[in-house]
Amino acid sequence: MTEIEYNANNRPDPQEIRGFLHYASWLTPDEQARILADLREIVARAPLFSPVLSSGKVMSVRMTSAGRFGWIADRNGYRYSPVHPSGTPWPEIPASIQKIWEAILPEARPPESCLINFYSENAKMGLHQDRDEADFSQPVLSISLGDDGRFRIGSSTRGGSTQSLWLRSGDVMVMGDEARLCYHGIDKIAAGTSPLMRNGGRVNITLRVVT
Ligand code: MD3
Ligand code: FE
Repeated sequence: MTEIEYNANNRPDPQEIRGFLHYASWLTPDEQARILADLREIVARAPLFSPVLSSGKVMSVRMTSAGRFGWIADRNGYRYSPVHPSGTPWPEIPASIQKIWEAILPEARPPESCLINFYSENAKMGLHQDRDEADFSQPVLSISLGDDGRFRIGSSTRGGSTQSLWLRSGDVMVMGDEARLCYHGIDKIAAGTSPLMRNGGRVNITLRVVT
């Protein structure tokens, strides 16, 4: 099978919104399908699970990971772990995903975690900060696939105004500098807006440096 090559120079430039760089339609439909096929192999080896927060609440987003570390949550709290809840190491980050990071962020350290979030029609992710990583100078990159998701962006302190932005299949976002510690979440999925997945839903992939 031919490897995907991404060249950031012949792709759309990003729009900046509150320090977030939004690369709309950065991936072609063929590239999205290839990434999805690679995700299916990951999910076959590291099944999606529903994290349970220490409050006892079950997250509506199902997750799994690839790479050196994955994000897990159980009654001992949430953290990065080198193994899936089943005890097996996470699959490797596929080249189809890792090469997006290398094309857009050639100066950054290599990603150590690839978190895969699956949203069915009614799933949401409440406003939160991502602060479990050791080096906030390193950016986070997110890839959206499938149905549209409404992304809500706040500031780096709780409260204050928020803004929203629809993320669509093939969009890439980069959170660095001021955006890195902003509150953010997904408050709505627009079912039936993408033909990519036969049964609908939204997938978000985030690449991070953890250590
Ligand atoms: C801003 N995921 O996994 S992606 C998450 O669509 C997460 O599944 C959402 O928030 C999703 O933590 C939003 C955009 C995103 C990802 C990571 C960030 C925004 C971020 C880290 C820091 C700041
Ligand atoms: Fe987040």
